[in-house]
Parts: sequence; structure tokens; C-alpha cells
Amino acid sequence: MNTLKITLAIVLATVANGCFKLDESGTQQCIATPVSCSGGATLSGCYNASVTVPANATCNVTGLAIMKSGTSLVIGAGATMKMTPGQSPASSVIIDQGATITAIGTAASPITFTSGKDVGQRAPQDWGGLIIRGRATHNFTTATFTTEFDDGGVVGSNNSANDTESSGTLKYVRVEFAGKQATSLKEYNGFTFEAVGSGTTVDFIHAHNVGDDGIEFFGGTVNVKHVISSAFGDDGFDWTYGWRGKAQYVIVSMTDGDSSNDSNGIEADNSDQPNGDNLTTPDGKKSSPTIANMTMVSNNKQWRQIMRLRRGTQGLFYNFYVANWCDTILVEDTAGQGNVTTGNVTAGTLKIQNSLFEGISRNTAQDRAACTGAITTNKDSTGLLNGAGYDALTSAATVTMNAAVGNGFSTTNWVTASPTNAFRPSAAITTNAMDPTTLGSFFTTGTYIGAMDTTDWTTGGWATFPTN
Ligand SMILES: [Ca+2]
Ligand SMILES: [Ca+2]
Ligand SMILES: [Ca+2]
Ligand SMILES: [Ca+2]
Repeated sequence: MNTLKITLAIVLATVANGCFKLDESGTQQCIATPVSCSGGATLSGCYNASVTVPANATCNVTGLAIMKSGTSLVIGAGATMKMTPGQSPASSVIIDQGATITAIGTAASPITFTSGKDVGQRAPQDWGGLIIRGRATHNFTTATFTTEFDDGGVVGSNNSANDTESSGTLKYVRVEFAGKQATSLKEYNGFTFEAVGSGTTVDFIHAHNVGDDGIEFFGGTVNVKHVISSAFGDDGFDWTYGWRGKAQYVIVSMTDGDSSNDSNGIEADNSDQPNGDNLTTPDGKKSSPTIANMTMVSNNKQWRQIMRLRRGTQGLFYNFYVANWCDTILVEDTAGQGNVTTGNVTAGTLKIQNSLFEGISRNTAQDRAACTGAITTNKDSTGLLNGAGYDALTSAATVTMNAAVGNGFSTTNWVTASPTNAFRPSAAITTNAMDPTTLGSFFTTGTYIGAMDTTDWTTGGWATFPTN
């Protein structure tokens, strides 16, 4: 074959694939020289060399942009990643196993992944999401697995030595108008962490107006701090396949973005695989995050549960402020797999302590009747936790229930997240708070209920709540 014919063959393969350039053997032909993306240049396809987006630059992404193993994506403060709408697969940035992302913004100059549409035209599902993959362990039924994001990239390993792996740093990064739901089995999230290791730094991230979940974890050990998930279509904070990370200072704000009949502030699984309630990681662990200082608020409408804890998940939750929810907390076992999730409650491996619930309308989970009226009695004694045996989830000694939302909060401000300080109490809520530094070195000062005391870490410009 002469050179022209080889070139023609590659071009034909490119056209036939429609997404990736393929060589004659059918494997992806990735860009092999370093790229700097600015001034409205476009990333597309896969990269076997590093990609840089300079500070304050605008870089377009059309379809999938995949950083392959050994490469890095470095994005400077103030840069904007404009994600082309209407693509199939949906425009997304994927950091493969062995690649890293270094995206370090500041409060005044965040890094923004947003819709390529004009302001005023933007909507949830305009594009896919930011997907990061590592080699940390998980409890999937095979050592590695692929997820639904179109490209066949491999996730995880069965080697616990990889649990401390770093996939880079995200700091002051906002993802908005993402979350394309291509099919019922293919749902992009704002931030997706797939078997990402604890060496990764994630601090100050915001997912807003996302079609599916704001943030979803598939196994791994990544820890996250200063997180906002707002106006999501499905769940605010979602995990499965044995996520064992830690999280502190988290805001989940559910508003009218809901496009699902199973929207939850937290949706937590051990695994949905066969016998998933009982599956464990190679070192015997289940989904078992430790979370401190979380604020979970809603607009008190139907189909919104505070938490759906199911399929064998564990989890330790401290210093939670939970307010203005229609529905409550659901703890579910899977038929035929034993009473695993409820057993975790009994065993104390799934519990909510040192927390405050205010203005919860219903006392029975999945009560789909209209949510009207505030609570007037302590629901922990009348069924907040959906029946006998669940009371161990919340210790009456350290969890307070109030009928009405107090602490200077405005439920209207939660819906609009405006003015600023919508999530800041009028005074630090310290009654029943515990010291999260006792939970390990990841955790920092936070002997108060909720995601903040009177110092608002969402201000400075990095967290914004645009509607379109
Ligand atoms: Ca999802
Ligand atoms: Ca979900
Ligand atoms: Ca889920
Ligand atoms: Ca859900």
C-alpha cells in the first residue's frame, strides 16, 4: 500500500468510527505531541501527550477528550472549558487510569467547565461531565471494570497498594450544565470519581445544574473537602462499588433541577451487582465513607429523600445539618441477600450522630403524598427512620429534631442560593457537635453542625448558581 492509500485508509476509518481516529489495526490513534489549548481552540479525541490550558484561557471540548495513561492535563486559574453541546458521545473530559489532572483555581479565579451555549441558553445535560479514573480498589465482581461513558476505559484494580494513588489536584473547580442522560443506563454526572485514590487532592468543587448526579463515586478512596452539589437532576452525592473516602464541609442543595423519580440528597449503595449487599473490596471493605460537617437542604417537594441508604452500604455521618425535606431517610436491604444494610445500622457501621434535623415534613420514607406542614414532634420516636430497629441510625442523645427551620436560614435563599451566605447560619450551631479531628488527620476544625460556622467558604466568586 502506498502512502496515499494508507492515508486514505486512516481517513476512512476516522469517518467510519465517527469519534476516534483509528489506525489500520483498529486501535485509537491518539494525538502524540503536547498541546496548548487557548483562544477558543478545541480538544477532541485522545491524547498520548500532555495538554495545557493556560490561565484565563478559553478551551473548547468537542466530544470526548481523553487523557491517556502517563499524560497530564494542566489547567490554569481562571480558565474556562467550553463543552460543545449536542455531541454523541456527550462532550466530556476523561482522565484515564495513570493520567493526572492539575486544575488549580482560586476563589476569585476558579476553573469552570461549562456549556458551550451562550449565557441564557444553557441547560442541564448540555454536555457530559468530568470523569477521573484511578487504580484504587473497589468491590466490583472483576478486578477492573468499564463504566457507561462510551470509551471503554478501564477502572480500578484489585491491588490495595494503589489505594493511595494520586490522579492529581482539583481546587476551585466548577462544573455546570453537565450531566447528559444519553440513555437510562448512560448518565453522565458533574464530577465522576472512578476508583480514584486517596493521594488525589479535591478541595473546593461545585457541581451546579447537572442533569444526573452532582458528584458520584464508583469505588476508590478519594477524599473530598469543600464540596457544593446544587440543582442536580438525580442525586446530590452518590456512591457505589465500595467508595471508602472521607468528606468534610459538604453542601447538598436540592432544588427544581430534579428530573428523576428517585432523587436523593445522598444515594448510597455498596453494590448493585449480584449479591452486591455482601461484596467487599480485596481487603474486605464495603462502601464506608466517613463524612463530617454536611449541610443538606431541599425545597420540600415530593420525590426528594434526604438519603437512600441501600444495597449493603456502610457510612459514618457526623455534624450534619438537614432541613426542609419532604421525604426522609430510607434504609433498604435487598431481597434474598440478608438484612445487610439494616444490619449495618445495628452494628453501628451505618449511623448519623451529632446532627440536627429541622423542618422534615414526613415521618415515613417514600410517602409520596403532598408534603404539607412541619413536624411537631420528635420524629425519631415516631418513625423518621421508617420503623423499629432504625433508631440506632440516629442516636437520640446526639441528634436533635426541630419542627421548624431556624438558625437564621431562609428556605427561599436555598432555592436561589442567593444572596450569598445562604448556607451560613446566623451563629455557629454547636449543640451536640463533635470534634471531627478525632476522626483522623484528613479532618480539620469543625466542631459545629453543618458545612460551615459563620465563615462562609462559598464566597469569593468561585461558587455561582446560574440558572441558564
Ligand atoms: Ca449517576
Ligand atoms: Ca444517581
Ligand atoms: Ca446511585
Ligand atoms: Ca437516584
